[in-house]
Amino acid sequence: MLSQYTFDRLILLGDIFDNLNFARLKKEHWNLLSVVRKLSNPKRNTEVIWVEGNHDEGLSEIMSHLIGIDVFKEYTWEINGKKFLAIHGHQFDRFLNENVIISSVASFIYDRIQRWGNEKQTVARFLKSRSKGWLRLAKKVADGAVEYGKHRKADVVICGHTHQAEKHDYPEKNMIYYNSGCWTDIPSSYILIDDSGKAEIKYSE
Ligand SMILES: [Mn+2]
Repeated sequence: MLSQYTFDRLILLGDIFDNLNFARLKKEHWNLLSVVRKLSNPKRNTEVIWVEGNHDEGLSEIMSHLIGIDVFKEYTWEINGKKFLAIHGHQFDRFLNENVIISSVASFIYDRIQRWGNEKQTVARFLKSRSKGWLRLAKKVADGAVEYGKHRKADVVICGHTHQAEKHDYPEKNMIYYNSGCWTDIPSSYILIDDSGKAEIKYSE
């Protein structure tokens, strides 16, 4: 998908890597890295930004040397006077911060389910749509992100982390929240922002 389109800026919103175990990377993973590295070549005029997630915290520095892109804790930019803030979102996930072990077990299981699942990943999708815990997490991250976004004087806040692609308006706070969903799900979701600053949730074909 990345090589199908042209764009001025690519923001990788965290958890691109699961852990430091490079031995686990397969050919397709190296291919992806090579695409990202080529994109970030100054001649291409594409800005590539890596925002750290909870899985690739610390790892990002190594990656920035390996593929030569800048790594941020959070990233802000402006289009048409509108201020955007991109932050992974685990910062607003209290459960994760207080239950690191349970959370890593849960993330391991999700990864397995994704792999066991069929092409359409019915199980992973079913889990996300039915699990109350998941919906609660998605809401908490959204609320926390909007609070924080207000503090950072943003008009639009974009997170990842919850694997749930969504858009919410907070008219009383004058703020729009997006979640970019999950890039390893099928279809994978992402947020596209045009020159006028209009944002939209998209899905890969
Ligand atoms: Mn995460």
